[in-house]
Amino acid sequence: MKPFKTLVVSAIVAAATLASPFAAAHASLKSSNPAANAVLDAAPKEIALTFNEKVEPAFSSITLTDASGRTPAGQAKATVDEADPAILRLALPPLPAGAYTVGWAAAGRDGHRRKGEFTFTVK
Ligand SMILES: [Cu+2]
Repeated sequence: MKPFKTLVVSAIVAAATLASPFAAAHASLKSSNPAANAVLDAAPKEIALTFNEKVEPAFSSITLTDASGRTPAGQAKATVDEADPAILRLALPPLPAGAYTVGWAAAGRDGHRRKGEFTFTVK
């Protein structure tokens, strides 16, 4: 019985050791500007998303949609900040009042693409 038990314990330790760095390496959203559920007096000129780590430009994006699900005309593509590659930015065209949904996708060092969304409102 002893060899079997030792094998099981080793397998659990190996699995835990392998799993933790991957979990820690996922890109996750730390903060945003505008903040989630913000109600703004003036339309924002850009969306800035701050992640816990550097994100890969090729696999990271921001999509803004209005209340009817349309992307506002003149919307650019998100870019990774040159000075701080953990920040993803999207320059915005002038936005009329209304509710907006920010959809994002980002991949960090380990290549796993994570997605999320939040909303904000322009008064
Ligand atoms: Cu990952």
